Amino acid sequence: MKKNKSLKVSIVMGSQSDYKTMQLTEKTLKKIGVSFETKIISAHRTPKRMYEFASTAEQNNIGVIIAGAGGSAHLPGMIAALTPLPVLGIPIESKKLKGLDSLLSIAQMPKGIPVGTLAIGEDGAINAALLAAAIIANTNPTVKKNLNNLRIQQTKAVKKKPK
Ligand code: RP5
Repeated sequence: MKKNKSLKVSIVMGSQSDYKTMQLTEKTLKKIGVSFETKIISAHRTPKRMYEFASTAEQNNIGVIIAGAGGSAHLPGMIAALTPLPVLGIPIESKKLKGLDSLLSIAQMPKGIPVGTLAIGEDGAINAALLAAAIIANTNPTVKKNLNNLRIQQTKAVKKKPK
């Protein structure tokens, strides 16, 4: 693996239909100046693509994988099984069960292969980016500074009284 400084985040999702949510992950990473790539990879529709991606992720300079999936959302767990890299899962808000199916599929990993599970939908998409940035920040001072600044701005933006 190359020097930690250039580690990037890989954003993957099961379907084009997930991109509306996953765009928020991209937007948040951009704000913090974290390098990333984005791909559609489906555990059940493109299993070979998933295997190829996950088994080569570490050698491809990826530091964190963010995987969004909906329904029987096995993508994050399957990727985590194929790589030692940290995998963060975003449960996409499904039409039928409002993402509860996605949440339980991603969160309830049996012991041995962990997936860091975020909240359902948009909150999860944003928080996954912030968490990935915090992991990258351990070895990247610029990202650390940007992340700290973002949090300071967020704190300042909270008014003391409601209008
Ligand atoms: C999952 O199935 C995807 O992650 C998506 O959330 C869900 C539905 O996919 P589409 O039928 O919209 O392509 O694999």
